[in-house]
Amino acid sequence: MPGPAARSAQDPERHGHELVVVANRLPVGSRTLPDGATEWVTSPGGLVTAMESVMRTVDSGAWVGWAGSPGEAPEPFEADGMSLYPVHLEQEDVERYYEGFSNASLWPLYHDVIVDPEFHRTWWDSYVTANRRFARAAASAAGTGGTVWVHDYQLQLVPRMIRDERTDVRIGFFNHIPFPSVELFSQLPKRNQILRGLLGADLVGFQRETDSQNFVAAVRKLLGYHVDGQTISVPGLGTAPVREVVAQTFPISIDSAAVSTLTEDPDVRERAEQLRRDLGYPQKVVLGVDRLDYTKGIRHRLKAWGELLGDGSIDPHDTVMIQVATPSRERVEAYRQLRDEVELIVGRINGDHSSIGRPAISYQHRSFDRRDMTALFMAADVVLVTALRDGMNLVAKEYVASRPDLQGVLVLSEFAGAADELRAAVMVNPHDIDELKSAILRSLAMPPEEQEEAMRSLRHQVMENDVQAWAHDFLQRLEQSGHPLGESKPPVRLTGDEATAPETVDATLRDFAQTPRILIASDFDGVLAPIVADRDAVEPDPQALATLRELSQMHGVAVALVSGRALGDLDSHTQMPSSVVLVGSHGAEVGALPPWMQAEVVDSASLSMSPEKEELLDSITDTLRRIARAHPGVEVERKPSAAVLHTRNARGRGSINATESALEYAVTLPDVTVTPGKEVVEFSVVHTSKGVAIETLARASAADAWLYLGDDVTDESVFGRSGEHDVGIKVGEGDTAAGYRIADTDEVGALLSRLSELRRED
Ligand code: ADQ
Repeated sequence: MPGPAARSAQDPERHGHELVVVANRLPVGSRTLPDGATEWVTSPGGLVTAMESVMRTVDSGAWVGWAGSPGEAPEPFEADGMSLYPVHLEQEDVERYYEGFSNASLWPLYHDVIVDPEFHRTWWDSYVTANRRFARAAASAAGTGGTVWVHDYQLQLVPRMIRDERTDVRIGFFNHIPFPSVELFSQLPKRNQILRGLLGADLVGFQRETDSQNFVAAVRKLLGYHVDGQTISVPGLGTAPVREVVAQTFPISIDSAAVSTLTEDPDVRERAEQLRRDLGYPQKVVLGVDRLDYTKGIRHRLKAWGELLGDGSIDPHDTVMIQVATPSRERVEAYRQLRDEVELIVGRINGDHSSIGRPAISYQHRSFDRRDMTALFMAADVVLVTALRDGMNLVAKEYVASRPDLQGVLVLSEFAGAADELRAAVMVNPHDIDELKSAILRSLAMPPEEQEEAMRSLRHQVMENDVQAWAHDFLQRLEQSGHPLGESKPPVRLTGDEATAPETVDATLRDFAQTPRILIASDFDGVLAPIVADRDAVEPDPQALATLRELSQMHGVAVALVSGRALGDLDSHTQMPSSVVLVGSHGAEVGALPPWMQAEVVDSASLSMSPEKEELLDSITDTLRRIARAHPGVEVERKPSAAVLHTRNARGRGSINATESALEYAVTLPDVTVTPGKEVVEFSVVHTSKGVAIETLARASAADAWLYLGDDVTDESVFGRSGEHDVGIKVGEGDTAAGYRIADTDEVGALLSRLSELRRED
C-alpha cells in the first residue's frame, strides 16, 4: 500500500500509524453525485458511532475497512483527520465472506441460533481470504510498536494473521456481538481456527461478563490451553515462548455528552416538536429504533402492541407507536423474510386500528441523521428495546442520553448487554408476550416522579461511562497486557561459539545429579548423532545411547529423546527400551510413557489429528511438493501431523529460494505452526513445541529439575523455559538461551557418562 505506511529498505522503523482500527466497514460510504463525482458520507451503525469520537483523540490514526461497494478499492485517502485504507472485496467475497460466513453463519450462531445458521465450505474459504486482506492492509499501515485494534465477528482471524507478520505491534480485538456458550460455539465448523485467530491478540474484549466467560471456557475446552482467571496461556509458535492473552469485559457506550448537547439545539427541539405535531399531538408516543434484524425482537414487540390495541388496553387515538427499522443485510434470505413479516404485521395492525391520516404504527424503513434521531428520542415517552439477543444495544443508551429533562421510560430486554448496566430500566423477557404487554402498560402509566427517579439513575450510568472512557479503558488495558513477541523471545544467555569452562560444567552436573528427581532429555540429530546429508544414514553415538539407557534405569531419573523426526523414524534409529520416552515431530508425537509416569498430564486432545487437520495437511504437503519440484534436491517429508521441507541437498541458491517460498506460503496459513530449523521448514497442524513437550514430561515425571541437550533453533523453546535449577546445554555455536555450551557432538557422550557416574555416586 502506498503512502505513509510504505517501508524503506534502509530504515527498519516503520513510519506508519500509531493506532490502526480494523473493521469490516470504513466509517464512510461513497455516494455518486449527479455530476459523476464521488462523495464520502458517514455510514450509520453501532461501531461507527462508537469509534468516530475515539479516532479524533490520537495523533496519527488510520482505519482499514471495506468502502461498501464491490470491485476495485479506492486509493487510501484522508477524512476527518484520519487516514482511510479501503480494502478490496469482489462481489463474490461480499456474498461469501460477508453475507455468507459473517451474516448467515456466525451472526445467527453467536445470537443463540434465533434463526438456523448455514454453513458452506466456500464461505469459509472466502472468510479466510478476506480476513487476510484486512490483516495485510493493517500490518502495513501500523507504525513500529503501534497498536492495532480489530473489531468484530467478521474479522476474527485477523489478530493472528497480523501477529504472524508483525511481532512488534500490540493487537487488541473487540467483539461487538455476544460470544455464545461453548455448547453452541462447538457447532461452528472451523471453531478452533476462529479461537486461534482471536488468540493472536494480546487483549480480547467482550460486551458482557458472560461473553468473556464463554470465550475462556471455549478456549479451555476446545484447545485445552491453560487458563488462570481471565488470562490464557497460549503455547508459542515454533521457538517462541508461551504468550499471555487476556479476555476482559468492556461494555461499549456512546458519545453521551454529544447526544445530550444536541438536545439543547433549537433546531433539534423544533424537530421534536414538529414530530408530535405531525402525529396529531397524541398523549403518548412509543418508539422502537432498530436495524431490521431478527435479533432485535421487532416481531415480539409488534405482537404485544397488536394485542394491546386489539383488547382495547391502548387507544390508538391517544397513543402512537413509531417503529424505525433501518434497512439491513437485504440480500441475506433471513432478512428478506423478516422484512416481509414485519411489514405484513404492521400492515395488518394499521388496517385494523388506524384512522385516516392517523396510523396506529408509523413505520419508517430508512435511515435518519443524528439530529432527527435525537429529536425522535426527545419526542418519545416510552422506548422499547426488546432484543432477543444483543451485544449491547446503543439505542437504549442513546435514549437515556437524549433525556436531560429526566422524563421518559426505557423498556429493556434482559437479553441486551445494556441490561447489565441499565438496572433502573423496566426489564422484560421479550419472549413472554404477556409480560411485555404489562411492562408497556406500566411504562405508559408511570407517574413523572417515578420516571424522573429511574431516568436519573440511568443517566448517571450513561453519562459517566461514555464511549471515550470505553476506548480509553480498552487501550490502556491493551498497553498493559501487550507483550510484543519480539521482546519476549527466549533471552540470549550465551553468544558466539566459546564453550563453557569444563570445571563450570562439571560443578553444574554435580549439583544436578544430587537433585532427587530429574529429567534428562536430548535432541537427536546434531547432538547424539552428527548431522549428515542423507537423513536415513544417520549414525548415533553408541556410547551416548548406552549411557542414556543406563540412566533411564536409575531411581528418580526420567530420560527422553526429543526430535523433529517423526516418532517411528526416531524409534528405528535409536532402538531405545520402553524406559526411555520418545518425543517426535517437535513435540507433536509423544510415545508410550513408562508406567510410573503420569500419562494424563499429556494433553493428547490438543495433539490429536482430526479429518479437518488431515485435509489441511494434505493441501500443505501438495504445495510444499510444488515448491520442491521447482528446486532440485529439495525434498518433502510427510509426518503424521506435519509436513517438512528439507533443503539440505538443494543446489545453488535453491535452499534459500525454496525456504523463502515456503515462508511466504506460511503467512497464508493462520492455523499452522511453522518452524524454520537448520535447512528445514516444518509445517505442523498441531500446536506444540519441544519446550511444551519437556515441560509436560517434567510434570509427568514429577521432576524437580531437567537437563536438556540441543543444537537447533527448535531447541531454544526448551532453553527459553529453563528455571533456576534446570540445565540447558547448547551443542555447537550460535546465540542461545541455554546457560552452558559444549563444542560438538563428540563431547556429548563424555558429558552423559560423567552425569551417570555422578548420579551413581550420589
Ligand atoms: P447494532 O446491531 O447495529 O450494533 P445498536 O447497538 O442498536 O445495534 O446500534 C445501532 C446504531 O444505529 C445506533 O447508534 C442507532 O441510533 C443507529 N440507528 C439505528 N437505526 C437507525 C436509523 N434508521 N437511522 C440512523 N441511525 C440508526 C452492534 C451490536 C450491538 C452493539 C453495537 C456496538 O449488535 O449489540 O451495541 O454493535 O457495539
